[in-house]
Amino acid sequence: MLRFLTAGESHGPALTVVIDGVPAGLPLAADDLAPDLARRQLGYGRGRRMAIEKDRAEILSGVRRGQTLGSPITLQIRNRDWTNWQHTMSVEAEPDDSLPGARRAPVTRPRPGHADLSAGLKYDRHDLRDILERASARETAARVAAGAVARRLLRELGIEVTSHVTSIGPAALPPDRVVSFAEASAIPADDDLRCVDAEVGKAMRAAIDDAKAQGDTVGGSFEVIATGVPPGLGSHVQWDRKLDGRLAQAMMSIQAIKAVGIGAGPLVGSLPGSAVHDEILPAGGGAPTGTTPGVIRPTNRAGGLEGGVTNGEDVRVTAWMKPISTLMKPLRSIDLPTMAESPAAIERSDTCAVPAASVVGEAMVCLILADAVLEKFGGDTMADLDAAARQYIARLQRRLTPAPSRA
Ligand code: EPS
Repeated sequence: MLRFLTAGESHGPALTVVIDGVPAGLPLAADDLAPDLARRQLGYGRGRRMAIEKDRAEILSGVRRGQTLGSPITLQIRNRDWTNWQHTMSVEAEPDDSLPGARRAPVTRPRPGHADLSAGLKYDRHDLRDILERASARETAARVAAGAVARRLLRELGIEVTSHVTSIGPAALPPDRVVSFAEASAIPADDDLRCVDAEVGKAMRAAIDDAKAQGDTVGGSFEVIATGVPPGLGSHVQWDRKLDGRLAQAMMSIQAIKAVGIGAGPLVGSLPGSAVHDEILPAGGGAPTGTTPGVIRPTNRAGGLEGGVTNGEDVRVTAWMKPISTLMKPLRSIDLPTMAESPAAIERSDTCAVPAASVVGEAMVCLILADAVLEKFGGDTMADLDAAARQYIARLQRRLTPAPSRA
């Protein structure tokens, strides 16, 4: 329903994304995309590149006079650093020697953990820069711009998405600490750690400082929370329609993510059923806990998904990120032209990018939820989409209203 493709190299002229399937009539401006792009650039432990870039997406198609047209939306983010890389990244077979930028030697010593070796062999590239330029997490700027469009669409339906950092290295929130949507969304936009607990935040900062001092890197985890999600997105009937599977794939596709959990995630393997499943209670005259009318769920260990279908509670997805694979004190590797043991290459990089990855995680969840919303409610225009969603909620209300008051 909602498709998108990104293009662009980390040090090329720009990152581009084409988004297809956004209905007509969604109000959209470049300013709607700016806050998420700015948040992605932050993060304690990031490298010098972020001081160079000021990510801003230009809308090149699909929007006219402040509204989407239903046609493909093209967004472009210029790489400011390109100026310094024009010679290295030239598309010409014989780069013009007057082009600005350093003359860089080919990258031949693959970094363990990076795509350098695996993709370098697959695509038979002898300068591993041909691989790392695209494997780089710089690409996530384009995803975040696309995610901001999806977020704008979801907002029209009352769905909001936020995130928070749950661990960095050994510093972690207690595993049973449930962070509410309100708590996570209260994190200030300019917070460079995105952790809801100040004490744990201090330990996180120390973990990043330690890693940096040792020429090492550090990973961690973050949770994305979506609230206001209607019940019934995704489907139990076919494996590739299950929304938990679609979310997991999207999160796992983010650079450096090695594990994904929904709700209580890996904890469910060690607890009895009575401590895992979320009881279903009548709300009586009271407010429901989620968007399912008349229903209270005292807990949400399922992370808002049962049978691959949203159940009206907050959708909660956690992702675990490995430490970045460029180490200032490099691991052992080989030099491919000679096959001699040699320290891995060093590229300018980050010590930790978990806070930035949490913003990327939000973008991916927005894109998957927007796709699921369009699948469920369809519509060439926002008005059609809105009408279908309202009709569906009215059906649920009729079905879940207690019998006595029906009369
Ligand atoms: C970047 C993410 C990281 C940065 C990159 C910009 O990418 P990578 O996955 O390659 O480590 O290091 O910046 C550079 C490559 C650089 O020149 O410093 C991002 O999120 O924009």
